[in-house]
Amino acid sequence: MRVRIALNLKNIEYEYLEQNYAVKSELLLQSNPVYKKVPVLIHNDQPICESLIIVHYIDEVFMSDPSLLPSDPFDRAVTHLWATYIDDKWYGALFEVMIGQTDEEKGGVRGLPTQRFCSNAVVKDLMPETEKLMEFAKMLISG
Ligand SMILES: N[C@@H](CCC(=O)N[C@@H](CS)C(=O)NCC(=O)O)C(=O)O
Repeated sequence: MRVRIALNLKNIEYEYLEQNYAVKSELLLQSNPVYKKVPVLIHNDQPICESLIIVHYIDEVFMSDPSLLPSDPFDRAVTHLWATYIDDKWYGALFEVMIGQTDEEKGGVRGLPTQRFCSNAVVKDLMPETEKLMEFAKMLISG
């Protein structure tokens, strides 16, 4: 998602290949032998792995506006901190909210910032259906 948003923001055309996590493709295993995870960006026949690294790569290679990362080193560091925070803390909390049973437990995903994010032009076509996301969350939580 993060990588596709970055590509959309830069208005870069790409081919998206859906991955089956239960039966990983040869292309994925060859492209990311270390983690065997998506996303992987294949550019000029070279695979780039890890979403944050890919976003940096996109920003450096495709110089068109908008710039994705701040040019000031301190601002870049702060951006990096929060992106890492989202990976480490936020996703887990989001999944717990998504599989919550009560309205209160599910409340977090219905907030206004989330709705605004999901309705943004570069994001809205990428958002998976809620049912699909919930299945994925349950799969991750069950290990
Ligand atoms: N730190 C990695 C995390 C990648 C990740 O967790 N990818 C998930 C999908 S969002 C995946 O490939 N899951 C399949 C698996 O863990 O086998 C990144 O930001 O790229």
